[in-house]
Amino acid sequence: MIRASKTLRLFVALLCVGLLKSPNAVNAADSKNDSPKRPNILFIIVDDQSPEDFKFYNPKSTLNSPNIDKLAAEGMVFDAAYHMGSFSGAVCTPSRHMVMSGRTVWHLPIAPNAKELCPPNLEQNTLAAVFNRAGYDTMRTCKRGNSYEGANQQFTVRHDASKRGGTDETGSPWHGDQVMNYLNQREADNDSDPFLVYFGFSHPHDTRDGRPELLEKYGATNHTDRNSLPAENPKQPPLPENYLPEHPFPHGHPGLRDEVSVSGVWTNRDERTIRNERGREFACDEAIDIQIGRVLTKLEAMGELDNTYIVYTSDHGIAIGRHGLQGKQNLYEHTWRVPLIVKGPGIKPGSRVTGNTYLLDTLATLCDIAGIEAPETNEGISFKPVLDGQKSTVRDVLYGTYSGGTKPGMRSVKKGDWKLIKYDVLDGTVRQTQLFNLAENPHEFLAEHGKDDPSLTNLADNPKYADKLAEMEALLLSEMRRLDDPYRLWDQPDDGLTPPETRKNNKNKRNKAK
Ligand SMILES: [Ca+2]
Ligand SMILES: [Ca+2]
Repeated sequence: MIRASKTLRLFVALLCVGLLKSPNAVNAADSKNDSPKRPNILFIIVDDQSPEDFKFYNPKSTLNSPNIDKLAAEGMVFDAAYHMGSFSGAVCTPSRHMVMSGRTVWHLPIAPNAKELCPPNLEQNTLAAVFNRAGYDTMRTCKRGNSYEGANQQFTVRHDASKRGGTDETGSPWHGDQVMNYLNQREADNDSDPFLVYFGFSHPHDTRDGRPELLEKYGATNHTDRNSLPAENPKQPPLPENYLPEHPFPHGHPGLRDEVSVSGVWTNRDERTIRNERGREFACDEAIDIQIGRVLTKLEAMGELDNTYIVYTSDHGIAIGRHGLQGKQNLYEHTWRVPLIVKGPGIKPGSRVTGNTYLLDTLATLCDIAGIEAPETNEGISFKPVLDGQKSTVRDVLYGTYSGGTKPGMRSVKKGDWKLIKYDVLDGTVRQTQLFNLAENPHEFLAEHGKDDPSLTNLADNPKYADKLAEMEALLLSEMRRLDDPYRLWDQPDDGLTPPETRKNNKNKRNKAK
């Protein structure tokens, strides 16, 4: 008996020595070495996808996305997740800076007043840099360009390329391959460090060259002839509910690539073009879904799935025929919102929340999940309390901007069910105000949609809502001041601001939008 317990004590002592010698235990930067295995993070971000593509946001959608639907069923779906907007036609670029840095739109290193409003060397406090310092392995695959190169360089393993074709090598499977190769290598190396994998896709951004079998499924063709319309096909997705053949007024960015030059659409907004383009988008969406399924199956086989937080989102939404628009340079819900699902340990399966999150909350939230302190430069709010079921929103008011065309551009503000959008573009020739009650009019129908119900339209000119309009106008101004928006609209005080200089000699560059 005595002998046995001595042996046991010796064994326990040896175990302790062994533990002290393990690399985790001596890593001074690792503050979490007493806790059980730290969670892995798989952050999935696609390019240009409206939440309305998915059945769990839009029951009328005909998209088949079993793996993403399963993530939604097993995780938490956010109904109000937004990106904060853009001061450039390339909406992707500020959006991806916000994801990486956790900073608000006017405080980004590429913002017009960055010299005063953004600290230098910000890339050292971006997602991968922060996770590297905390002892995580970091890997990314994504498209190239219109991104935050300084932040992308921080990933230890990086395989970026723009893959918008319809084959294994030229399309979404290539991004899937990069993650599969990485996971296979980890397995071969017996690597047990926690990982942050940034799993980005180049699709469904145009050119939406889908795989032949998926195009066929959605009745679409990779249409390339400007002088003809794509073939009609009953298998194509229907027109979106808030489709219009043209936007009721000029949206303020003449010659914008996304509105006039997207291959297969150009300036066409007829039913055949829009239904075909939606079919192409769905074909690209499903190709992404297949790759996600592949990676999740691999994580399960490795025994890592239950210890991995999986985030699914897009850098912003897209119109494709809604409100007569085609691109991502507007502030309607289909484009301002992003899909957002989070699945992981402790998150109630099948839960649904409002959230009121921005993409710029990503850094704070992932840090919180991993037990890492967010850097001082972060301005996002962790929505872990929402994931934990302690609350359903992290803020009350949401602000959006698009000022990549003529200035000052568009602004939106949302609080509760109410949303205001204002347009001050084309040298003051277009000054419009829209007020929506999203609970009653979630598709933001306008008079041009011709709905009989008086609540299904823009309510800004309805005297019944004058007080609500005034309240939302005041809220917008206060958000613009709070967030250092350098512009003011025609009916706002100028606050003594000098608007940033626009580079008139650089017009072509500004009109580019990828
Ligand atoms: Ca994008
Ligand atoms: Ca490692």
